[in-house]
Amino acid sequence: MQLYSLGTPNGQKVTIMLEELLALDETGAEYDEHLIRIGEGDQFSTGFVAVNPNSKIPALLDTGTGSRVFESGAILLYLAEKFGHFLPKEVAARTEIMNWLFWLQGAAPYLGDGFGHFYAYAPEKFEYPINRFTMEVKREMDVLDRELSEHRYLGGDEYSIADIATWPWYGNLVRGEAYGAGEFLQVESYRNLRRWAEEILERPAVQRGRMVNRTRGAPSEQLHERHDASDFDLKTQDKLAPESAA
Ligand SMILES: N[C@@H](CCC(=O)N[C@@H](CS)C(=O)NCC(=O)O)C(=O)O
Repeated sequence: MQLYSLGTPNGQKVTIMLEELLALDETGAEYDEHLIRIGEGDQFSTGFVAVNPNSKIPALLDTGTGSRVFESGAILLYLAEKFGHFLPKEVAARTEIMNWLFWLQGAAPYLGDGFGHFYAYAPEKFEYPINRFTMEVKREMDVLDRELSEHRYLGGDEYSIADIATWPWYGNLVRGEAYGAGEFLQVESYRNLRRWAEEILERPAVQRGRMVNRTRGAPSEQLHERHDASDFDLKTQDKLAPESAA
């Protein structure tokens, strides 16, 4: 597997999935990860566009089948079906997971491109979009919180690609790790969502997956490119020579 990505929430979905598959001894999920620096325009290079014509990370090339896969939701579904994990086979249970997977793919842009952009990154604090997207993101957290008051995981009691897709967005958000907005959004009030977020973070594969392609935060938690399982121990930014760590 050749993965072209960056450690944003959409990127983390895929590296967490691949690490989860490897934790189940699915050796076919062994992957090379190539860092795509979207701030420097790598996503517009000819090589990247051949794998994802939409010029957005993440993009996956399965060299075994020759399939290119783009859109993080499609990548999760492809890997779940290829390896037969994290997606139930029985129709009703599978449908419920697909409901939440598609929900996330539709909801996350309100969080990232809507709330996150206007709350944290826009050059000015525009009141109208901040209010609009705050209301929507709090509504989305409430939807998740209610679901997780009835089930251990999204759509049921088994960990699935719905959780893997959602955790990098709403798990990080409810843990107060996104946009410096924990207090503003009163994240501590979403108790079931927080319980779920903490439980998922305990998974070793999640801890590894969130380090891959990360270019911010503690150097010991940044593994810019992953080509081998040993890279987690040997090639995080704190362990690389200063000239190659740039
Ligand atoms: N719907 C896409 C969204 C992917 C996406 O928005 N990727 C962002 C980073 S998280 C990106 O590559 N942005 C680069 C750009 O817009 O030029 C998916 O789920 O894969």
